[in-house]
Amino acid sequence: MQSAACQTVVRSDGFAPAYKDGGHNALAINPDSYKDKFAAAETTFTGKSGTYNITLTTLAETDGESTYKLLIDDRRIGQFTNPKTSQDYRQTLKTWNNVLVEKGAKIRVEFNSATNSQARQGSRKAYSRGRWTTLALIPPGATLSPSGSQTGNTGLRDSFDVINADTTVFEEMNGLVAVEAEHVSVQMLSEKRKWYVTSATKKPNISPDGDESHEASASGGAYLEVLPDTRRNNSNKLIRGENFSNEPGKMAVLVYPVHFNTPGRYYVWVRAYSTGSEDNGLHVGLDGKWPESGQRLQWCEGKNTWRWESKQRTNEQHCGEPYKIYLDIENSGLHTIEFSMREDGFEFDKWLMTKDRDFARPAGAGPAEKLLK
Ligand SMILES: [Ca+2]
Ligand SMILES: [Ca+2]
Ligand SMILES: [Ca+2]
Repeated sequence: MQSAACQTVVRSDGFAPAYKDGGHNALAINPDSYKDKFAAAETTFTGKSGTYNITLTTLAETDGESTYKLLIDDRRIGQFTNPKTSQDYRQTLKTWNNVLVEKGAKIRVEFNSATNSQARQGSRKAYSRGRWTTLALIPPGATLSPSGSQTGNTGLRDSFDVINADTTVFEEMNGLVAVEAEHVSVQMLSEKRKWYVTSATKKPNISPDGDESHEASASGGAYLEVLPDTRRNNSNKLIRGENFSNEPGKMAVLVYPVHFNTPGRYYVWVRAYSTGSEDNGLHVGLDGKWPESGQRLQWCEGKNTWRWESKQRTNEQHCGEPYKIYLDIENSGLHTIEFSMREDGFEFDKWLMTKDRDFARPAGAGPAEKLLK
C-alpha cells in the first residue's frame, strides 16, 4: 500500500506550498508565510471509471474557517468551508455524492489559510491552516465483501476503510440519538483488527471467530464484530496492540457523523453480545478525541444475549460503574462519534446517546435511528 506522501503531488504552480503536518497526519498550509492563500495537492485516479461518493475529512480550527475546493481535471466539483468551532482540530466530514470520476483523472484538493479575526497571536490575527487528512472515493452501494477485502477505496490515503457507501449523518433530537453500529461511515486504523458486518446474507469469513453469529436477534438484523478474535478466554495470550487495546483510538476506529441540536452531557449506551469472560470491552470518543469518560465500556451481565449497557470499568469495579460513560457536546452542529476496539471479538449492534442520566435500559432494540434530512 502506498502512503499519501507517495501518491500525492503537492502543486506549487500558482499555489502556495503545502506542508505535511506529521503531528496531525494531515496536509496543511502555513499562514505565517501564506495568508488567505490556497495550497493544492493532486493525485491521478487509478481506480475504475465510475460514479463515486467523495468524502473529505478536514480538521476545523478556532482561528478561522478554512475553505476546501475539490476539482477533477480542473473542473470544480464542490467547495466546503469548515464550520465555526470552539475546539481546535475538530474532525469534520464533507461528502460530495455521485461524482463521475474517469480512470486517469486528476483529482485536486485546494485548501486555504483563513482568519475570523477573533483569535490573536501576540499583536497579529491568528489564522487557520486548512488542514485535512483524507479524501476517500467510495462507490455508491459499496459494501464490505465477505472476504473483507475492499474494492474501489482509492483515496489519497490508505488508512481509510469503508464499510458503508454513504456518509450517513444522524440527528440528535430532544436529547437522544440512536444509531445502528453497522451504519458506520468510515473505519480507520484497521490493519490488525477490523470491524466486519454480520447479517442474514453476509458473514465474515475471518478466523478465528470462536462462536456462531447472532444477527437474528440483532437490531436491524445486522451487527459489527471486530476480527479476528484470538483472545476468546483468559487462557489465550493477551497481546497489547493486537487483540487488546487499553488505549482508546488506537485500533479499529469507527466514525459516525451526528448533527446535534442540543449541546450538553450525553450518556453513551451500547448494545453488545458476549458469550464468555472476554470480548466485552470498548471505547467511545468525540471528534477524534478520547476523553477518560469514554474509556473502557464494560459488560458483565447478560451473557449470551444482546445487552444494553453504560458502565465504565474501573480499578475498583472491573464489571463497571454506571453514569461514568459520557461525552460532553459543547456546541450544536456536526460532530463525529467514534468507537475503538478494546477487546477483539466484540460484537456491536447499536449505540445511543441520551441526556437523561437515569435513562432506563431498553429491553429490546431500543430507540429508532433518525437520519439528518
Ligand atoms: Ca466471535
Ligand atoms: Ca477477544
Ligand atoms: Ca444493528
